[in-house]
Amino acid sequence: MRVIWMLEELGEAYELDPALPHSDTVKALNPAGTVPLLVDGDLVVSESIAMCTYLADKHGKLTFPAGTPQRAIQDSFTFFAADVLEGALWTAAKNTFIHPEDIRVPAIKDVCRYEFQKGLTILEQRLGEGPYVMGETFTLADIIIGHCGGWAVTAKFDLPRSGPIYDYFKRLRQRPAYKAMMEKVAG
Ligand SMILES: N[C@@H](CCC(=O)N[C@@H](CS)C(=O)NCC(=O)O)C(=O)O
Repeated sequence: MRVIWMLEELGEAYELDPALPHSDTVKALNPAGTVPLLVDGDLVVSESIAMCTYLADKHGKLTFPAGTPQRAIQDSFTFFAADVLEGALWTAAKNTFIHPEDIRVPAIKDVCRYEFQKGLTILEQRLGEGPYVMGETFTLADIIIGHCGGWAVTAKFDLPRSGPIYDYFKRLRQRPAYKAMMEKVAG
């Protein structure tokens, strides 16, 4: 979803292949068998954040240039999203329906909820005046954080019902590219 959102923001043409993990199509491109994968000519990229970063750098949009102070801060938001927010959501998902039942530790989900809430508190402190994490400029960091916000709703994690974080996630959901992505995923 985050990569589709990125492509919609960029306005780039793309084709979606709904190949499943570990299908022959996927394994031919990625021996690990995981999705999503980005195929751009001969290039095959795994890991959704690497895919978004590549697309942003390639098109010179939705990112500050590498090596700038702004890029360092933008990356710190992106890695915060991957580590703290996504880390909590992934661990909860793995212990709910992904790992074999005898491996799952259901009690870990309380820890994940705690970590996610802590992450939202940090995000609120860092968000400042917004409207986006990098101020006036919408970047791929907002896409990764916004995607985690949507994931949290699906995972039934608590999200604020008012205040800066609520407003921020709402602002992200109102973007035409977010809506276009949701339509693509639904349809
Ligand atoms: N960190 C990776 C996660 C990739 C991933 O685990 N994808 C899942 C589907 S959402 C998958 O392919 N699972 C199959 C497996 O782990 O074998 C990313 O952001 O792209």
